[in-house]
Amino acid sequence: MNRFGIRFSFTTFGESHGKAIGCVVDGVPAGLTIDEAYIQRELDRRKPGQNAYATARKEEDTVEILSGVFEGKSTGTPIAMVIYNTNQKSKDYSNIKDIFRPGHADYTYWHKYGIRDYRGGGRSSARETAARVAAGAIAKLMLREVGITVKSGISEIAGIAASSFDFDHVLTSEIYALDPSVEQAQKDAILLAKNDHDSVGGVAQVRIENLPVGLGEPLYYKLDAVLADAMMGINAVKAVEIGDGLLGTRLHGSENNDPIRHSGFESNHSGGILGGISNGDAVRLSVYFKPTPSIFREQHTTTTEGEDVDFALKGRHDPCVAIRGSVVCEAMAALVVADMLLLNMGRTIEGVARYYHV
Ligand code: FMN
Repeated sequence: MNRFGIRFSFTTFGESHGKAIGCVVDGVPAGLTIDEAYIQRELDRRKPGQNAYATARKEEDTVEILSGVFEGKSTGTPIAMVIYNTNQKSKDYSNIKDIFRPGHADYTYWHKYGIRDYRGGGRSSARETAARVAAGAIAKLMLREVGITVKSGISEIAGIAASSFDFDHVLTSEIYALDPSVEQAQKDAILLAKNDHDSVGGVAQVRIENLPVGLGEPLYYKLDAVLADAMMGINAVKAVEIGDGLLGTRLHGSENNDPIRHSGFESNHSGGILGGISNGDAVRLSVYFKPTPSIFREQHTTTTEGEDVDFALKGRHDPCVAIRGSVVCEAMAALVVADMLLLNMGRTIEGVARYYHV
């Protein structure tokens, strides 16, 4: 399954060391201004090789639109985008040709398909997430037309947690930190792990603001369920919380409910979703990333021939994938909301009649 979404959907293709990766975005309404420079800027936020806190791999991630856009506007036909792979060093991976990297998808892909694309993990590599970011940029351009914004940032790294969230600070932070008061400690933790040939986990926050009431399709395409699916489908994500998430399970109903007034909700523990439908408040997600599996320490593993070996990996890897992963979360959230917006348009007969001017 390489396709996501119903009305506003996208399919990605390509492998990390193949010729290219890319996506086909379908269901984009005609007439949307497609700002190619904006799509590139979104990709640049995810691209590696920008500082000491990310992998040294230098992937240019230059996007090219192949179809679906004429004179800067969407035509209502599939928008295909391609990103050519330019910095693959397949020989970096030659020492793991027959070896499964602990924590990565090598073991399961090989047992499922019987084919081992050892060069960077092939399709299981998070290189594929660049294509999601390109698709997400199209979704964000559509959301912009109706005033909806999607933001992300890093709240926690190696257990060092933000106590407040400043989404503007993220824009100038090398690690997309939400809290400047813990940013240096978070950076130090990444470098400490990196110098120790190890890696660390982290938590990303996603905020979706200015959503109308009513997005989400009960019972089996609820907004929270689909957002969770979208986040859990990102490489290395191990948990997702909506609103206060787990914390709410330790509260009383009297503490956890969001009291209602005619003017709106008095709090937002729910994370802007009730019954699988947006309630008009900000949608809040916390997305939990595990530490990067590829580390440069000797570990126990086995080979495709079933031989036990101890080996230390070589190559270039992110010491903390949550940082670049947060941009992918943002893209996936935008793609979900774009889909929900289009699906919601047919919810009442009055709405359908109004559309057809009956
Ligand atoms: N894993 C690595 O081993 N090395 C990497 O350089 C790496 N970069 C990643 C970059 C991003 C943006 C993301 C989101 C993940 C990255 N990962 C990396 C994580 C692996 O792709 C992921 O752990 C692996 O596919 C196994 O899947 P799972 O952790 O979801 O079970």
